[in-house]
Amino acid sequence: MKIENVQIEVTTGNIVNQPDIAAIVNAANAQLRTGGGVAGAINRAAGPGLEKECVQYAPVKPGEAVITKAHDLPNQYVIHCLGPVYGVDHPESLLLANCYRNAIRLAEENKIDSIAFPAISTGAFGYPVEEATDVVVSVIHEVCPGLHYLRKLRFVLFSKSDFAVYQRKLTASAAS
Ligand code: AR6
Repeated sequence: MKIENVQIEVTTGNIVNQPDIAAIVNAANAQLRTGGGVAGAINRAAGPGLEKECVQYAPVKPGEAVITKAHDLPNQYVIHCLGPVYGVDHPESLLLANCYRNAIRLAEENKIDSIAFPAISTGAFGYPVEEATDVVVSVIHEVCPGLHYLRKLRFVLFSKSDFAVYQRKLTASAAS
């Protein structure tokens, strides 16, 4: 779908396998170290240089984002977001929205034309995917009209069921 001039894509797959995208987003931990899930996959694919570059920016707080080079990944940048831990970091929806807002702000500041997001906080951090998707849909409707450089936002979901949630909620938001 399109919001203003911005293409919104939803796909199933692996965030480290998006070679046509300039910046991929990491669902990071506060120390910006390798971990499980998205962070583990990104650090393995990027090589040890990524964790070394991240040291200067850690620790980060929930909702914050930092940008680094992509090292051995096929992209130009990695934008690292620390999502809220569901039930622990409050208010969750604001902190999760800030992840997406801050990642998009960094992309714009760096004149990036395409970005791919995983479903931040919905894995180890326990955010229910339905609720998290409502936040994502709301933020993209809020920010897309003001974008100057970003022309493509891609949401990369690991599971078919998460993909179906995104598809349903995005379609509903386009109709309303
Ligand atoms: N590509 C796309 N999506 C993925 C991938 C992948 N390679 N791997 C997992 N997912 P998570 P969080 C999905 O746990 O909840 C880490 O250990 C996954 O199924 O990566 O923000 C960090 O070090 C889920 O739907 O991120 C932090 O400590 C979503 O991506 C902590 O987990 C997010 O899962 C961050 O937790």
